Amino acid sequence: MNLQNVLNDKYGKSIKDCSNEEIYYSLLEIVKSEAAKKVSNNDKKKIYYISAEFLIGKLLSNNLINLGIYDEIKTILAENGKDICEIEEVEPEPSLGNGGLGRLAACFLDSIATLGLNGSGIGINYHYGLFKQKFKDNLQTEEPNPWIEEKSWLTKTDKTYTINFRGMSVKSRMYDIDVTGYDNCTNKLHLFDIETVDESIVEDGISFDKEDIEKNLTLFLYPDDSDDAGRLLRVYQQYFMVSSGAQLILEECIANGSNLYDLPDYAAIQINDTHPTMVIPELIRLLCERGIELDDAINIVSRTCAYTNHTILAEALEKWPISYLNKAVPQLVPIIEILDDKVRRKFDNEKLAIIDKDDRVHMAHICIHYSYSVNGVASLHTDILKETELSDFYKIYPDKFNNKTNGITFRRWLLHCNPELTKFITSLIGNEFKRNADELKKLAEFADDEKVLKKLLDIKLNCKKDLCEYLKRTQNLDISYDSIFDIQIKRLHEYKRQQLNALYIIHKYLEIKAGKKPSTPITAIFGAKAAPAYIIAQDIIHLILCLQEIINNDPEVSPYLKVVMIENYNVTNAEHLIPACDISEQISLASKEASGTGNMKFMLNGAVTLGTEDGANVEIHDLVGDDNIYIFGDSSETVVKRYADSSYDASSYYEENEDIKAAVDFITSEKLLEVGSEEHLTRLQKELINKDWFMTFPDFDDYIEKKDMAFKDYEDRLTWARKMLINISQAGYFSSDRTIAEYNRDIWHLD
Ligand code: 26Q
Repeated sequence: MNLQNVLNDKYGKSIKDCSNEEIYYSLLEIVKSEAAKKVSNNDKKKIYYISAEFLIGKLLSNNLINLGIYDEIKTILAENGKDICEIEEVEPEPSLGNGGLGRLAACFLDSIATLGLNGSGIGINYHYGLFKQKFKDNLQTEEPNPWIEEKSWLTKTDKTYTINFRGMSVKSRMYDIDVTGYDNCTNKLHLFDIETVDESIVEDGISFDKEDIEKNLTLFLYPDDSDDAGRLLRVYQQYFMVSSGAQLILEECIANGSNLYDLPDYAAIQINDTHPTMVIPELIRLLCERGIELDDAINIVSRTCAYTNHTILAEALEKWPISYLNKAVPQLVPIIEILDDKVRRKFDNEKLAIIDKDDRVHMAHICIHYSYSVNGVASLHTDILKETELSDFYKIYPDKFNNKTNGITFRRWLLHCNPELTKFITSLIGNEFKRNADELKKLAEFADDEKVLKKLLDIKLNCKKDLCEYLKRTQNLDISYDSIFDIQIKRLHEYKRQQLNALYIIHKYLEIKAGKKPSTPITAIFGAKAAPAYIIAQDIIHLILCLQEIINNDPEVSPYLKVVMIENYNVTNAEHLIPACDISEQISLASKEASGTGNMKFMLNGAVTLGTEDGANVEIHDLVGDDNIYIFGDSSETVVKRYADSSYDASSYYEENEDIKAAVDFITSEKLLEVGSEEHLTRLQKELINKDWFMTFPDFDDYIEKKDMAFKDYEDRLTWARKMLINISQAGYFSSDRTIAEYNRDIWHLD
């Protein structure tokens, strides 16, 4: 298909005369038709990756790259005076996920298709993705985030299923999005929807009538924290997804010749965190409906399903009151009771039970007992699951537990977002790294090649200039590319400790005020959305926005230090931020971040990590060595012990450490109260002094020391460039192609 021909057919105009919108819609058609030409893998066994979130991001460039027509299209457009980047901006971002877990699912689909595996994603077609964040009076506000237009990546299919809830049934319809593999087959992401959703029920901001399920079932993606009415709706959403998915899976397997007793030979179902857990009882129910004995059904399903755990935070492990399940999906309750009863008969340990004494259903426990694989997402995380969080389960099922360290797709996070670096790497080591990421190791040969190092610095500078231009154009923010770009972008959570970074900024501000000026100016960049109901997270955003206002407007300080909080952090602006980063902030409290994947994206783009020994930082540290990373803070053992013996007392650190006291006191200083709200700032300050649940104070001194050391080291440009190069050269391990190959080798066993 040729772009000019399509434009002629559709609009009767030449490329030059078409609007960016017209070109975008034509490219959408071209991509769909090229994707359809690719062979698909029809092997007997198929992997179904089922997830409540797929944070796919914009798809145009990604698809053009994977189909091998990006350069061609870019050139034709340029010849006709059009810039492909401007066409990209027409596309709305499908933000169908909260953060890491949803983005991981998207990277995995890309790798499954790229490795040519027979696989589909199964999820929900939310009409509004994660809320759009706006700042008003230094506070976050939330707005709906629609992404579906008349023409979009969705293709309506004629597959429909009946989904029964208590007292009501709905018709689910399957919509497909093509998942193009890099120079390989095209797979599908199946997103289920109902036709009665009513977008007009949205009221002020993102509030809406939570009772009317037929109107709101697929309206919104849930932020990762919400009120009670919201939780019940989430149960409805989850069941809607898994019942649609389970019916599709059985239908496909039967069509391929399965007699259902041999289901594990036809399907592997990867359950992405506990959100799709109900697929287990639902499949059991459906098999029984088709005449299979209950015990056989349980056995078949347990050999088909595998579970990935993404968190050890107790509050994030889903526990649904059985009353919710009774209200929404009563047909599953007797099955869950039987699953619980079997566990109780077999094991005399209350901690292993599925339904606890308060009548809450522990979704993770269903997954662990009734699937054949349980994996963590980074080596430290899996160890902690085995040794502490899930140790009782590990004792009874040692063989189920395994680690699959996360990965990222290099197509989006290098080839697409950093074409200049990609081109330079290609000039040094050839094209092979694009299929085999391990090849990046060859870059290490150039670690002492001054010309290469200088070029690397040039590329970084260009990326920083691009980011400055992008932020000016899209957010009217002014930053200077000859400062150090120190970046922390991720969901706002206390355990991720944006508050520790904010305390550093206050400390630095006070130092500058006292006459101690950094020799290279620093730009501290944040991007983060807070769940609307997460009060302290909202307070932390408020603090950062207030600091931004004070510091950037202070002529004594702003030449040395600037603070920038990006509005509406999402995949699209991450693609601009990551290539431009010098220092990657990965400062979660050790033991709390299961893996992190931003850390990998930064490393791949030549940023140096400043981080704790947490999640995949541990593996990054092992790969690059002490000289090419800045590690600080207490170890996960120390942290775990401190929680176990309740020995942490924040207030004594506050009283005894002058720097901590000065920084914390500043939160409610006159200066801050001039621009901020007393309610928010006082609450945050009290929380820190009296609780500091994620232990920022014990790590404070070490954080300052290592961060200042990194800033100092940055000044020796060639030595710094060497660190950048080593990071890039060791990033191959974090390709999601490697991760998916491991899932297949150890869990799915597709041919
Ligand atoms: C739960 C109940 C109700 C509403 C929402 C939720 C909910 C939604 C999303 C709970 C959790 C999430 C997302 C979790 C997540 O993103 N976890 C991250 O997963 C990444 C991929 O494995 C890891 O790299 C991160 O360390 C982990 O935090």
